[in-house]
Amino acid sequence: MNRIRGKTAVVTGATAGIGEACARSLAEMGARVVLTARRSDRLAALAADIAGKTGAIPPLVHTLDVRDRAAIDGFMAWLDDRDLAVDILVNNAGLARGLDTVQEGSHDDWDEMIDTNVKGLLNMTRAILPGMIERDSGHVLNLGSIAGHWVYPKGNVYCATKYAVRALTEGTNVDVVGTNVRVSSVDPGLAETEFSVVRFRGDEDRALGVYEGTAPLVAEDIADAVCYVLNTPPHVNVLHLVMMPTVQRSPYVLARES
Ligand code: NDP
Ligand code: 8X3
Repeated sequence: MNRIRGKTAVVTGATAGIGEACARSLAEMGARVVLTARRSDRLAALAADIAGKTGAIPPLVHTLDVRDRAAIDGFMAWLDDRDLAVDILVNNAGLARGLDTVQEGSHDDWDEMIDTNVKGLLNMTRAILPGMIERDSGHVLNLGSIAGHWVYPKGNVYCATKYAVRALTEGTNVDVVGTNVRVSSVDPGLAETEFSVVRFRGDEDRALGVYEGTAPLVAEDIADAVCYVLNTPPHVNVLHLVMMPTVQRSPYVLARES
């Protein structure tokens, strides 16, 4: 049964990787998707591509940095002007910067990760959740990570942001008890996207090395899980869906061909 058809879904970080795959899958299932991220050219290209698929509702596009609260106010007014009530919020925008010990870490990297992964997710939820509560319907889906369940060497601050996402998923659930609004996270392990290129600031060789000799998840695997969670019946609330590629059984246990 398709319970996603006809719903309005806002996806943050829709210009790459998991966000883009979620946007494509939700559109394929008949949702009206609102694509957001910072890179306008990529948003426009994705919207055109999705709009060209048979049966898809043409996506809407809004350039948005989840760290910018004033821009989020503008986004909410823009949705309002179009009479769009958000049924689904996919809080996907996020990133890692660097891989350093705390004693050698960069304040700028920490700010960027905390501002995007934690405060950005909160900014979006704070803006959209009240409307869901008012309508007594809606689903907030956060992209967590296995990094929110286990800390790995030099993962410190990135892991802390994903532990925060786990806490916020649980905390928001507690806050909306008694309503029909649902809050879930999908928490993937190793997935090959632009994530490591961003983490290592464009060092493609180092990024490739993260996945070399493994069979990582791909963005579409995670989009499948996101759609599964969003498509569950209204009386079901998945709290956390933790998933890893078969080659990985914990952040420390990864089968890699030499
Ligand atoms: P990508 O780098 O491929 O995509 C990240 C997306 O986030 C881009 O679309 C980027 O768009 C967007 N983004 C980054 N900063 C901002 C911002 N300030 N405002 C709005 N959008 C932003 O990475 P993934 O697809 O892999 O990552 C998506 C999510 O999944 C993240 O939360 C990540 O932590 C999580 N995750 C990833 C895993 C992996 O191994 N790849 C595993 C577990 C979780 P733009 O630059 O255009 O703004
Ligand atoms: C991304 C997964 O384990 O590479 O959240 O940090 S990991």
